Amino acid sequence: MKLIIGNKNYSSWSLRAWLAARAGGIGFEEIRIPLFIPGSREHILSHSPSGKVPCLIDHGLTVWDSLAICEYLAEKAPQLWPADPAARAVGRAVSAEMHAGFQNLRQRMGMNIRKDYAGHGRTPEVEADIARITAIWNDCRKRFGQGGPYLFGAFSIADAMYAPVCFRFQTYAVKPEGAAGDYLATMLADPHMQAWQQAALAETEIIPAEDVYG
Ligand SMILES: N[C@@H](CCC(=O)N[C@@H](CS)C(=O)NCC(=O)O)C(=O)O
Repeated sequence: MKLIIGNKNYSSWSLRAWLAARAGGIGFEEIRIPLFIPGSREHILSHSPSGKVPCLIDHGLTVWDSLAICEYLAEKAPQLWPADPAARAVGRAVSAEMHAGFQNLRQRMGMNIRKDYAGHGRTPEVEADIARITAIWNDCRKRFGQGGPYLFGAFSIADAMYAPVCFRFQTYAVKPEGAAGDYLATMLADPHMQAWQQAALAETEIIPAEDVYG
């Protein structure tokens, strides 16, 4: 299995699929394509029909889009979704909400692991996104989190979907209160998250359009 990803410092969508594969114990060859440099679009298109990363290739089958890849991985590692149908339904709902929403947070607080952008980006619209994410995390932890420290107890695709938000909260020094704050600490200490972060810190490529706050 091959997983095509972008720069680890910047590519939030790539992180989701990579983390789900790692957490699911699924072996893969990583192909990292630095984004927005000459030739990168052609390189991505040679693997991914959407021209976007992440993209998974498994024995000739190509799956693009981070959430579709996570679902495909869960076919091989069913523990990536909660076993309980109600928890699984809510896990899919909060994952879909992340996938389709939080545009203000995405625009103003781009993932940029190497930077310290404490205090930047806090518009009222971003504050509303932060409040909704905090409510989701608190709700999942309270209703479904008994079996472990992640949103649904054990690590699930929902955690993979919110992983880039965790790095964003670290970069922009967003500190959610209560159980959501504990959950953020758990995610940032997760060994796979740490491995991704170390690799991001070691990268040298700069995407000027992403380094918006200096
Ligand atoms: N909905 C897609 C979005 C993927 C996406 O936008 N990827 C960005 C990088 S994080 C990309 O490939 N950008 C390169 C480009 O647009 O040329 C997913 O979930 O995978």
